[in-house]
Amino acid sequence: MPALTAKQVSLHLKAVPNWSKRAQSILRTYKFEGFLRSIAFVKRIAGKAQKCNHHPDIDIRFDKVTLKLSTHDEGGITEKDFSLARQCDDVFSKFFAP
Ligand code: H2B
Repeated sequence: MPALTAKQVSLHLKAVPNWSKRAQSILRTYKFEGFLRSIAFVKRIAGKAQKCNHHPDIDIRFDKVTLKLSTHDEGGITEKDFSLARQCDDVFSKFFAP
């Protein structure tokens, strides 16, 4: 799966507006009602990541979790990153959104 061009990335970002591009990756910070909810979210998305063999960098800070997605194998951002971003957003809006 080839890395997307800058133009393709900005088009894809319109579909996941809470994500932003940082260098060769996309990232989003989610906010939770406390640490244990942050951990519960990470557990859920860990399963999704494992299933598609695509693994985000995860930064947990009490009630905030930042996911950073990049396709290291391609040295850039691919459809895989956006696919997992959408899945993480789905989990968040289903189980964790305020
Ligand atoms: N996760 C992410 N985010 N990017 C990758 O390029 C990647 C991965 N590659 N998980 C996978 C594993 C690769 O290393 C294995 C060999 O399939």
